[in-house]
Amino acid sequence: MAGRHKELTAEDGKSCPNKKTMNKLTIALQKSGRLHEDSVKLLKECGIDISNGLNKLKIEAENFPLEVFFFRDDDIPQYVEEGVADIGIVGENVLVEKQSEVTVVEPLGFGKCRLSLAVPRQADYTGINWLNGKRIATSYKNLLQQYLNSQQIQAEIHEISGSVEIAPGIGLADAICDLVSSGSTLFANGLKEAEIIFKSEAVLIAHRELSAEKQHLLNKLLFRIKAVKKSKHNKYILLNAPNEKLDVICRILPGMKSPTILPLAEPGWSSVHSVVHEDKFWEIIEQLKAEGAQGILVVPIEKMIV
Ligand code: PRT
Ligand code: ZN
Repeated sequence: MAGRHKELTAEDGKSCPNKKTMNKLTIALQKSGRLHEDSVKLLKECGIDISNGLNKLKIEAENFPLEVFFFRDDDIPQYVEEGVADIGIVGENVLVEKQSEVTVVEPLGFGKCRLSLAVPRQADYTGINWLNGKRIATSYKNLLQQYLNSQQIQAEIHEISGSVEIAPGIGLADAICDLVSSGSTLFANGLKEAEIIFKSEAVLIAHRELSAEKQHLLNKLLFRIKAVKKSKHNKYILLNAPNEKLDVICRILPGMKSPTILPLAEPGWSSVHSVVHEDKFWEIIEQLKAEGAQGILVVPIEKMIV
């Protein structure tokens, strides 16, 4: 239908009889906690004008048809499944534990952690069989049960909602299964990591049956998210090279299509511009220096559209 996928603006929402959500996408973000700041930052990097939402339940974006709801992270999968919000940002650990029926749209690269089994530091842990017949405290009973089943371990799961790490110290459990990032909480509580059972990061999720209009808005948002993500993994590099070395230097630098070469005012020299992925960054710099590149500048990229 002509106009069905026309560009929608926040103004459309204001003049609409069902102003609430008809031509707007609604997104659920964590109200406060470890994912809040990075989630808000991501939307801002996507050029979406929102305040940080502290002490607010809901805010509207100024320049994109998006309404932001702030919830506890545990509630986000269910709210998206039920369509209270169209999309949301939540840790995969919560999503999988809640067994919610939503679509995982895109991993977001922040909120990285692992769900691990940990045992007292002095325990003679020699392998997973050590856990047979033991009591394990966790807030992730589904993920833990699945893992124990897969390893054919019979253990007693004690579900607790917070401060899981203190359970062995107070005699409530022999081991724990909890989220770990730096490992300092385990260390401070006299525990050691025994097995990693799940690796997690924040993901963008969506309701399974979005209307065509909302899907169109989600596609627009996703396009921006991918450009922001890509830019974070790449750097723009500028260097000066003697002309006789240009061939070899261009072979080292892949670029988005191919490197840009501009002549310098000094005869016999050129400036070479390209984009380098962070994985190969230092290796490439070393090769460039070895081939006679000089004045190497490395600049962050704000958005990258390929
Ligand atoms: O209030 P609300 O219910 O919304 O928040 P919450 O308190 O349940 O969750 P929050 O804000 O702590 O975490 C939100 C999400 O961040 C989690 O679901 C994970 O996806 C992700 N995340 C990443 C983490 C961690 N890293 C993390 N380290 N969540 C929790 N932790 C905790 C962990 O439970 C342990 O207590 O940090 C401690 C371990 O950290 P290290 O660095 O000492 O190993
Ligand atoms: Zn929570």
